[in-house]
Amino acid sequence: MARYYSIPSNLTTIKFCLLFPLLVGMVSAQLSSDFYATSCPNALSTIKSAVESAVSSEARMGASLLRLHFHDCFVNGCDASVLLDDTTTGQGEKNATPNASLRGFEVIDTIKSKLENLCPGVVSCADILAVVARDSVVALSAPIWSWPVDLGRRDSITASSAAVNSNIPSPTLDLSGLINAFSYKGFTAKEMVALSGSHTIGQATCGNFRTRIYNETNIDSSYATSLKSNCPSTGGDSNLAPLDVTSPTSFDTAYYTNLINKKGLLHSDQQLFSGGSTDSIVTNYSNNVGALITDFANAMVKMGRLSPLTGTSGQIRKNCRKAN
Ligand code: HEM
Ligand SMILES: *[C@@H]1O[C@H](CO)[C@@H](O)[C@H](O)[C@H]1NC(C)=O
Ligand SMILES: *[C@@H]1O[C@H](CO)[C@@H](O)[C@H](O)[C@H]1NC(C)=O
Ligand SMILES: CC(=O)N[C@H]1CO[C@H](CO)[C@@H](O)[C@@H]1O
Repeated sequence: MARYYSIPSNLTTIKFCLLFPLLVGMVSAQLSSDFYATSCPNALSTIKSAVESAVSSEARMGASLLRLHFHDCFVNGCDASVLLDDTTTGQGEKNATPNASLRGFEVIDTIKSKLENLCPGVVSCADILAVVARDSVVALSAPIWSWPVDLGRRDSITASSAAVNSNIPSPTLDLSGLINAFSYKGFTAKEMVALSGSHTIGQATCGNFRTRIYNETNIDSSYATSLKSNCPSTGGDSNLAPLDVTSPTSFDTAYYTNLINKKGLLHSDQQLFSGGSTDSIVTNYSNNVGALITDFANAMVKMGRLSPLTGTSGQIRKNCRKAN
């Protein structure tokens, strides 16, 4: 009996008891997967059905929604700043150059208004983005790809278009530039390769892969030829092609198999398998779906923990497009 109340008897235990809450606090910054369990118990099921409905109307929407969470987290942390409209005083993130093709904002608006009806002022836009990203992956794969999403983020009041350009990696980067861009956010090269597996779904515009299909040599020639019909050497900048030519609406390992076959769409994609240090990681994920599922989920959780606003910082926006 007494042992439940006894004072820790050695220094290691004392240190552990003092440090453990600090360490957890640093890692998760007060986020927890049951954050809305009492304040909005139906939040997660409401988001899940809205995502399923959006993805069944248009499969690509799952990709667009996943990308929103990435762009949110990499620019000033996961604070829903990506959703803010431009204001008269400044440009937001959504129309900054590398972001010009972001989409899915209407789906987020629909989800937000359902949640405001259900539990006014409770569920943050930043948390909606994190849950929607997970539910999009699951809607295009299977429940085994799921992960518990940390919750409790709050929303920013301002956005910065300048921060987009310095934080979102460009598709023209070489392997070392990609590794650096993710290392700057605390990710290993292996985590960068796992997160890039997101390009197993969704589409890219001709302006972002033209140089690759006309001028690069590490590309399958029939693949390049087939892409040229819808991506002329000049013009047609916004014409689309799937990032994963094999299975564009299934979240799977085909992205990695394509890279091994020199069928990466973006220059940055093919850099992950081009004779460098990440080739073996690509090979592993191409034939080991279990490794990808585990590593992708862990990396997504880690991405979701980038500098969240918690406690009394920021606010819970009523409308994801503008500060209250
Ligand atoms: C490794 C560095 C990355 C680069 C250079 C990159 C670049 C790009 C580019 C250029 C596009 C096409 C944009 C367009 O032409 O419209 C795109 C699309 C996409 N990206 Fe990435 N990306 C990277 C990492 C990621 C990560 C980490 C995620 C998610 C966790 C992600 C998710 C997506 C998705 C899902 C799409 C398709 C969006 C749609 O169809 O609407 N990307 N990316
Ligand atoms: C391909 O390379 C040539 C020579 O450097 C350049 O003039 C041309 O603009 C490039 N084409 C594309 C589509 O990038
Ligand atoms: C493949 O990746 C998994 C998960 O990261 C790892 O445990 C395993 O050792 C890797 N296998 C090889 C051959 O690199
Ligand atoms: C990554 C991306 O979509 N970049 C595009 C952003 O918008 C400019 C101009 O609208 C395009 O030229 C880029 O290709």
